Amino acid sequence: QGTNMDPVLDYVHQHYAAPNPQFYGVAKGKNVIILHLESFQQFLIDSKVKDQEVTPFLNSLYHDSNTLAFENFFHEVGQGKTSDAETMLETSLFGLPEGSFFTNLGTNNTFQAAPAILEQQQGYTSAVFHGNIGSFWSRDTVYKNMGYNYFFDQKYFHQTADSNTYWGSKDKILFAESIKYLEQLQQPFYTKFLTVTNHNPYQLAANDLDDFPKPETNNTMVNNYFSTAHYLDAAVKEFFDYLKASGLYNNSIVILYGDHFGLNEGDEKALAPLLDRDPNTWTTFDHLQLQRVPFMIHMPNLKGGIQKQYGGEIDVLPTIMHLLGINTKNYIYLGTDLLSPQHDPNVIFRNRNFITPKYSVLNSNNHLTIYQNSTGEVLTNPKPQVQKQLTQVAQQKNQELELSDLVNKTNLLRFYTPPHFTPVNPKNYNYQNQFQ
Ligand code: GP9
Ligand code: MN
Repeated sequence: QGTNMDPVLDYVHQHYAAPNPQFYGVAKGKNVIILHLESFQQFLIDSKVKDQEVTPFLNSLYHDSNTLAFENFFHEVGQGKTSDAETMLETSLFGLPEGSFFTNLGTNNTFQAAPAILEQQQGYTSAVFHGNIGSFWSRDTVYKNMGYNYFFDQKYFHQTADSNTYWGSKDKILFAESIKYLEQLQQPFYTKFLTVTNHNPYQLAANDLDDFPKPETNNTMVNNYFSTAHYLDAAVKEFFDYLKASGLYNNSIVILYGDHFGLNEGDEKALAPLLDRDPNTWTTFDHLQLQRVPFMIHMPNLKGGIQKQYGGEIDVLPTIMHLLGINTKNYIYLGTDLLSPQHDPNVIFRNRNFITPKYSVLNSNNHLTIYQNSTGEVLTNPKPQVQKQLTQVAQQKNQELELSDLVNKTNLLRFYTPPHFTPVNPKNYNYQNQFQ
């Protein structure tokens, strides 16, 4: 037949990483609970302010033997920020080079997204909980195209004078008030909680803050970031307490991730002393390293531990699908299962910079500036084989971005339906008056 889909299918088939038998299907039939930690960067994990842990609960999860905790995991968003993270997590395709895929194309495109696949393959019910208005990033339309059964947006949560920050319901309220809906969902369910309180400008009223000591740098954004991250941590702990009390904990797998950076490059020098670093020696290399975000998979009896393999948001969906016992071979996924021995460890950013386990590379019109990860030094005179290898990585990963753009910009999934998949009809979904 020969359509534009052929090069995409070729790439995906050749790039496919088969499941690791040790993990394949270990979460089959479990409820999936995804906790989106807004603007949460990995450096917060285990960090302290005046000898006090910033995020004690998330730290305990990070070090729990029932958690697969990835220490070299990077966000890969572009201008679509949260919505790009969602695009990658639900479809294993990238956001766009400019703007948000959700608002620009997601309202009309054909999807083969996680909620529809899980419903059709394993009878999952799906829902999103989010304390902002439903039309933000066009979620109320995009989620229908993805096949989300339910979307609980701001109107489902109590609105009082002090219930919200600029970005919507405070996280503790979001979690507490979601429970009555969560309990009514047909199991197994696939659910996503999008938190908002740890979002720039990181402001919270004094009565929402406990005695956690804010850092005292001369940069208010940095200081506030630590206090809202501390609040988010406490909100997640309350949610876990509920999951345990209700028994849902025992038949669920919980996935936590930070969607993207919270502090801009311009704020990093103010942050440096809090990370025991001299701001005067802070470099672009350090900025690249700071693009790590948490990715944790937690489940009772999971054989976890801290994972050193490199990966990014594009890899989350194939990893989850394989844990749930769904082989990803026939889906148009550009990421690879982080737990597979064949996982592709090279991480491409939306601006074409990339990180490999050994090097961090700036790519400016195919001119590569290569930093060595072990030293942070620029290789002024890289060995020919290093230059050659990284040039090949750049080519391959750029091709990956281009294929993603081709699929998304020309709505190519219209022309390819995976085996055993029924295209989603968005008219079947309505998010008004759910469970009311
Ligand atoms: C808005 C929230 C924040 O609803 O998801 O989005 P961001 O500004 O991070 O893209
Ligand atoms: Mn965000």
